[in-house]
Amino acid sequence: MKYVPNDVPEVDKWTEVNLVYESALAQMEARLKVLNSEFQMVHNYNPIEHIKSRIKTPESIVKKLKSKGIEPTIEAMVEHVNDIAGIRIICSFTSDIYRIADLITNQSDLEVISIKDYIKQPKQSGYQSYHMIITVPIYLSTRTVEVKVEIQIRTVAMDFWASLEHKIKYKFEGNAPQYIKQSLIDCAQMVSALDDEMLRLNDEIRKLTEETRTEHP
Ligand code: 0O2
Repeated sequence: MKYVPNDVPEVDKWTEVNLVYESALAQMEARLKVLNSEFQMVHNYNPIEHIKSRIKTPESIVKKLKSKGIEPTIEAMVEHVNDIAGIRIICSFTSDIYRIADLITNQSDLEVISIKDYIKQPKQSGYQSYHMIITVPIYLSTRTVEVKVEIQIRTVAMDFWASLEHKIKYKFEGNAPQYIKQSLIDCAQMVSALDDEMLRLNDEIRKLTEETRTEHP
């Protein structure tokens, strides 16, 4: 059942919404840690470098609703804001991103609502990341609700770029000088080239390690 807040006074509704989204984040973080540990056990390496999670601030939720021309109510935020609960998964290599996305997609009780692949098609700004909106079941005492979580998956280099670009956007309130925007686009291309090269190098090292193992078992 899609999550809709209980019909209770606004203060209690807000408390419930927070609890539900915090639980969704905790649930997803626990599942990702299990996947990472299992991967370590089977393949001897961790596809996930680290995980960050956050609940969107009320100010940011209201801003998003207003930008969509929607009256900011608790019901409207649950219905229309897909990233109230957000998880960011940072990986070493681009191939890990798709591996993790597949592992998430294959969990039968999770539903993938939408995917935005800004790696295959970066944003005009140069932004690269893989975004999924999924729902996760949360078992409350009297009902089970499907809660939306936004998952952003990106490499360390993509994350470095995104955090600097975010700071610049904030500092210039979205109107950074053209030469700074261009530098960011150039950096994004370097990030992409670096990620490709690091992946190539890692594949090379893996092949060499496997050959050595076959020669000297
Ligand atoms: P914050 O402060 O990070 O929460 P939708 O959510 O589908 O209605 P939206 O917001 O266009 O529409 O979705 P999209 O494109 O998937 O972007 C969602 C989030 O990705 C953003 O959340 C940012 O966190 C990140 N993001 C998207 N584009 C950029 C970009 O150009 N630069 C950086 N640094 N981050 C980006 P919020 O809500 O905008 O902000």
